[in-house]
This record gives sequence, C-alpha cells and structure tokens, in this order.
Amino acid sequence: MFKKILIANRGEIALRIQRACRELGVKAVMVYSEADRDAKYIKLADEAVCIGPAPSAQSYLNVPAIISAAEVTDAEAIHPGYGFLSENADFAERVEKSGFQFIGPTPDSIRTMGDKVSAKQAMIRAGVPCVPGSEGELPDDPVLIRRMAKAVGYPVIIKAAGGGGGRGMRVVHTEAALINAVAMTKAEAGAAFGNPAVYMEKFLQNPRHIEIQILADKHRNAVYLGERDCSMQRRHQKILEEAPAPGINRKLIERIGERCVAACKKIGYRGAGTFEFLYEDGEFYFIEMNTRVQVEHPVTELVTGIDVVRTQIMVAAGEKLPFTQRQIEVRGHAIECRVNAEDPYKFIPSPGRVTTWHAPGGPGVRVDSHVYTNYFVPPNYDSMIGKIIVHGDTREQAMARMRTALAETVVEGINTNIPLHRELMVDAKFMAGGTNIHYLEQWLDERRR
Ligand code: MV4
Repeated sequence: MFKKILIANRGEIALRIQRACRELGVKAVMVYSEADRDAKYIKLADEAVCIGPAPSAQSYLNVPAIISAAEVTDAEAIHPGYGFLSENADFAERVEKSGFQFIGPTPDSIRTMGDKVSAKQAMIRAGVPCVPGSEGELPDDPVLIRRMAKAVGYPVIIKAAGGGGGRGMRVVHTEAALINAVAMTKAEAGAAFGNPAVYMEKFLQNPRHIEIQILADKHRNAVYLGERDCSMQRRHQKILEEAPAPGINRKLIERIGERCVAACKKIGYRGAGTFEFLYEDGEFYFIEMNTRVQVEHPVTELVTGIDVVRTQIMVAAGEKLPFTQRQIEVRGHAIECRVNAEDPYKFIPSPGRVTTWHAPGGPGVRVDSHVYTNYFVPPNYDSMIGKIIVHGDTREQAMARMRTALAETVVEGINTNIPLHRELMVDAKFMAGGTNIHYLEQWLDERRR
C-alpha cells in the first residue's frame, strides 16, 4: 500500500478521499487554493500545500503546481476526485511520467472514453448495446448524412465527439433542418472542444438515465456494483440519485452489468468507472463512460457495503479486488440529495458565510460534507456543498428516512436547495418511482406557474 497520497481536489470529495486514506493508514496531502486555506478539512490533513489563487485555472487545474506539491511532500500517488483534472488524459500522463501513480485508469482509457466516438466504437466492439446511429464520425457528404438519418429515423440527435455531459448536442426533427444542424454543431464543437467531429444517434424522447458502477483491478478482474438512477436532473446537473433503479427487471440489470464487466476486461480498464445508459421501453442504450469516481457513489456504497474510494486506492496500489461478483449483493434502497448553495427556486448561486450548520443523523443516514458552522462557501467553485444520503430496507423506508433527515437539517446564512428536496420527497410521481429525465424540469415549470 502507498505510504502517502496527494489529493488533487477540494470540498466534500477531498474530505471523503482523506477519510479513505486514514482508514488505510495512508498519509494524506491536501492541496488548496487561497480560497480554501481556512477550511477544516485542510487542517485535518497530514500535510497541506497551497497551489495558487482562488480561480480553478490557477489552482485546482494548475498541473505544474500539483506535480510540484507531490514532489516536495514525497507523495507516491495522486487522487484526482471528480471534476477538475479527473478526466484529463494529459494530466494522468504527466502524473505517471513524473513517477507517481495516478489513482484512476490509464491515460489511454481516459483518452478513449473522452472521445465519445471512440468510446462508442469500443463499446460496440465489446458487445455493449448502444443507441442506433452513425457508429463513427459523420462524413462530410450531405447525401450520406441524409441517408443515414433516414435509416436511423427522425428525430435524430447530433453530438460532438469532444462533448459529453450534455455539451455540444442538437436534436433534429426533419430532413430540412439536418444539414444546417450538423454544420452548426461542428462549428460549435470545433470552437468549444478543438475537435469538430460529430456523430448521429436516434433521439430517445423519454428515457431514464441509468448508470452502472464498475470496479476493476490491474489483474483483469472486474465487477459491477449494480446501477443508479440519475434521472432527476436540471440542465444536466443531477440533484438526486438512487439505487437500485425503481421498477427495472433485475435479470436485465445483470445482463447489462455483465456486458460492462466484459468490456472492462476487453479494454484493460482499471479503477472505478461508470457506464451511462439511457433506458427506454425496457431497453438499455450506452451513451458515455465516466472514468472517475462520481458524486453519487455513496448510494452504491450503501446498497452494496463496498467502499468505492478505498477500492480505487487499493487497486491503484496493485492489489487484487477483494471480492468477486458472486459476493456482491444489492441490499435495500439508498437515496442521495445533493445540497447546493443556491436559491431553491431561481437556482442563482448563494456563496457566503454559513452561520448555522446542523447535520442530520440516526439509523441509515450519512452526510458527506466538508461544511460546518462558520464555514465560508467560496464563490469560485461548484455550488454543491455536501450530500445527504440515506439507506433503508425498502424505497419507502429510504424516502421516510430522507424526509426526517431533511427536516432535521438546518443551514443558515446562505440559501440552499433543501426546500426543493423536501418538496420532491413528498411528490406523488417521484414517490411512485421511475420518472424520466424530463420530469424535474417539467415539475419546476409547473411549480413556477
Ligand atoms: C441523448 C438523449 C436522447 N437520445 N441521446 C444529455 C447528456 C449526455 N450525457 C447525453 N444526453 C442525452 N443524450 C439520445 N440518443 C437525451 C439526452 C439528455 C439527457 C440524458 C441524460 C440525463 C439527462 C438528459 C437531459 C437532456 C437530454
């Protein structure tokens, strides 16, 4: 096992990784920006190094500063968390070339999955079901593009190879709009991602967003840890996630999970990863793979009892996965509410001093947050300041526990979206389960009227 790990992130995930290090008897080095200097999780670290001013570009995205911090502290490995440099293949490569272990997949895997066209091609080859479409980059010839769209059937969606997570996509409903839409998406993709390549898919109108968590070691062992339902989102920002996904046939999940595991073995994937699928009319369609630990990993941890972050560190150190697929069971139900420092109705960010922080507790309640009374939420970063996660024997019990947890929670001094979660937890359609990716935005529209 490593003696010392550098954590190249901030906030709740930096604290989450630090806790995993402690449990493994590994020393944790934190890097921080000037905006995070006074945070308690920095003081809790074995060592801490300032890597620059508040703006991310000069601190949490500052590769030379992070590598130097690892050098001066004699860290052996770097955990990138999520966001920031976590899916940057060039960063992973620089980390390894500097003699450190990157806690994540190989730069090659990150690069393949970062390009959504090569990711899809890898999945098609590995037998993972994908959304019908161009099976590669679109050609320039408008005749071929029209022919392809006709074969796929309208509506279609044009997506940028360099995009992902909802960036660089355009829905096309008619042949008349097709060629212009392709040109526009290509131009935007070239400007935004430095890669004008686009591809085409059948546009699914009312899918759910279901993702499969996998873990793989350096010895070609891989397992899946069931699925998460992440359909409750607004503008591609998830606000609430749950596991398992309500109402989906377990045998179908097993079949898809096994495909994901086979794909991991085929491409030599290692570390934690997430296969994102759209689920519609009883079918799964792969869309993207994330090569990092995700915000919503705790719901998987609560239903499987497996520590995803601890396992990421163990497999990066070369250890074998300490469990087999047969030993993995999904037990009960877990729900996560993301706590954002923002107006619960207008969604404007609400940074500032937290004058009261009272976290909930009790059976089956977990809070992942770096916040405390008198913590200052800096205006420079994502508005998520923590997560309330609950587990119960059934979905009903999990929802009941979440209602109690949200009722106990007190955050003063800033606005948060907790009132929104309180309303959702008593919404009849959410409570029934199985709402699709459009439900939250529709619900918000109706509430505004
Ligand atoms: C789609 C789709 C419908 N059909 N692809 C948006 C984020 C990116 N990961 C992929 N996205 C979508 N791709 C096809 N072929 C609808 C979406 C989509 C979406 C997907 C997941 C969660 C929320 C979403 C919100 C709007 C659109």
